[in-house]
Amino acid sequence: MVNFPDNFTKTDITPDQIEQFHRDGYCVVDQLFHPSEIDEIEAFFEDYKSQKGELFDSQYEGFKNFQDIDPTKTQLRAMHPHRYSQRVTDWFFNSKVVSVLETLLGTPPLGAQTMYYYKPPGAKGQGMHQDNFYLLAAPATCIAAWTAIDTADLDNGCLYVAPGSHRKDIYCPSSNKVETWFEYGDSHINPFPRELKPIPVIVPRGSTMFFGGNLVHGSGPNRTKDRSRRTFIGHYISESSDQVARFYHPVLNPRREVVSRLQIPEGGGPCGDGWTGAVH
Ligand SMILES: O=C(O)CCC(=O)C(=O)O
Repeated sequence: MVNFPDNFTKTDITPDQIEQFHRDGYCVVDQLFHPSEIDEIEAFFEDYKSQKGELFDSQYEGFKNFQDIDPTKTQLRAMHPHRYSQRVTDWFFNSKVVSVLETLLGTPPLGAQTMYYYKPPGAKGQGMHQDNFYLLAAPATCIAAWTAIDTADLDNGCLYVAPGSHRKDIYCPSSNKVETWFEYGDSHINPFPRELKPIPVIVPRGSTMFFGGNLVHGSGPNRTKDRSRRTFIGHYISESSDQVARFYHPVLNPRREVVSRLQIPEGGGPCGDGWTGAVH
């Protein structure tokens, strides 16, 4: 039986969803954003492509223009757009999303990262990973709020998750071989544990999927000819965190204030000396 905290007055998340989050490592919650806000997010990021092209991230080659990124080879995504726009910061700290995060974390959230995936037809998938391999939030792991701007399904590249893997430690790479689970590549989890059984999670437009930072997840390629799979993503850490990797500073609290007390891990994390986190 799950109890809502005393200050939780909304009916934004049900006890069943909370139980699923703790049992399986994820849950999907409807309508935390008003449909008109989803329209606004969609319009904003279509415009962003032309206005802020230099802010598009390519993990392996540095920042790039939107039009220079080949989505069959590299994720086509805006990185940290909240750093450039107050509107994105407002969506990052949508009050209903913050309430749900507080319920799931048991503490208020702090905002570490935003991303917007465009994932157009033909785009590659995202290799299987755990977010906290990159964020190195401690002592508690991080959490994601992943809001579908297009319905995400099997054809356009929805997320796959390994239920229950959120209870595992971080998997540290144990060989240099690139693991190609479903040939999606880019995974720090190699070899891929055969006991993990990833399942697809279909998320309708406007719904938000929450998942913990140790949950093993990735996404399929977009196999459609005419449907994007666009997603607005926030990554958060617990207010009780002592540290998060360098790439995620400055961290903001829901009042939009910079939280300066957080340390930057300099090595010796779960994957040993020399690994200090990264963009993911
Ligand atoms: O949306 C995707 O395809 C991947 C997103 C992801 O891995 C994440 O938000 O941690």
